[in-house]
Amino acid sequence: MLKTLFAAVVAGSAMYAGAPAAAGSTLDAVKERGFLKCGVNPGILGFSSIDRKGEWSGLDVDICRAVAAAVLGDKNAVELIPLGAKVRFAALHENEIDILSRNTTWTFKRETSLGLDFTEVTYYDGQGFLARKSLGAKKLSDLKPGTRICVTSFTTTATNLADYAKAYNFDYKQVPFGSMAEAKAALFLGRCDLLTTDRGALASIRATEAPNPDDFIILDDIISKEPLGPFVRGDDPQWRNIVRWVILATIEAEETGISSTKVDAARDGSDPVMKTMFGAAPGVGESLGLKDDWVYQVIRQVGNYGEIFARNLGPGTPAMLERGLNALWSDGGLMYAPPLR
Ligand SMILES: N[C@@H](CCC(=O)N[C@@H](CS)C(=O)NCC(=O)O)C(=O)O
Repeated sequence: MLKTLFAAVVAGSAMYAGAPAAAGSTLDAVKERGFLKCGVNPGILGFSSIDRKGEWSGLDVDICRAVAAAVLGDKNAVELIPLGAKVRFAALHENEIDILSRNTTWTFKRETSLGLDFTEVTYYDGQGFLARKSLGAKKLSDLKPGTRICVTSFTTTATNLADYAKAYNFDYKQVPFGSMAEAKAALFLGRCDLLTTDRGALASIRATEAPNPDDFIILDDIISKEPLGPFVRGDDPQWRNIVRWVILATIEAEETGISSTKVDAARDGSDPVMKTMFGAAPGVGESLGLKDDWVYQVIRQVGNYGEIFARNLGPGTPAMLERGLNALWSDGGLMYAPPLR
């Protein structure tokens, strides 16, 4: 029942009044359990994927690890739970996970009607299109009427595309799927001409999953804003603050030039702001219910935002993504942390 309701809200056709949220502190539950339960995407290399050895990696996964480092002092104290688009919000509401860190877009409707809180943007994205090169198209307006577009249901993607088509008289044939695995397979088998989703995911899919990446092109058009980041339950402001400030701390550390290899020197140096930020002097722990060294643990074990981005998505990875909107504000991007003091 809940799952159906959530699906309806995600599809944008119903409002959810808010279920009786589970009382109690997520922080206490996580500490007592000894590990964090994090809902992630089943597989987009660079954001969240599992290798043959059963090791998870990706930007969304690193956010889970950063929270585990802050709360439990161990980035590996995480159970990663793969979730499809349809069930992701219900999993949070039904306490199956503590955090949803799964290429999920922050929207007005989701934050105000699901009984959930958005925490902080970890990746500014937008909806794009991966097209078969043989179509000869560089942009949507080059496409012939009736071109087939594969899309996954229960996403902002499906709604955006439908709205875009109405607004711009864009004539296409929607080929919907319940999961990304099916949508990708359909594109590669020629059952559709284009695949649409967030552009970051498309870059990864093209580079790592297309039989021949050179047969595919990402079109110029970006038809939406997709600010991605974790959601938590809406009844636990302390937990929301923890997740939010863990993310902000990774940005703040990059802004101040402190990486995983420099954090020890910063903590042990004479700058009072650094000493407090990294726990050599008291100040940042108590109001969150954490130890004073939580920022230190995050940066030491997982790294600052720049390190996390470079390791998972940057030019040295298969996705080969530029920082773009995800650069620091001081470099012309949107990443900005309020003072951590
Ligand atoms: N950011 C969008 C899209 C998220 C999304 O779930 N996208 C698809 C395409 S990458 C997906 O991950 N599907 C995986 C699945 O459900 O199998 C949203 O929050 O709705």
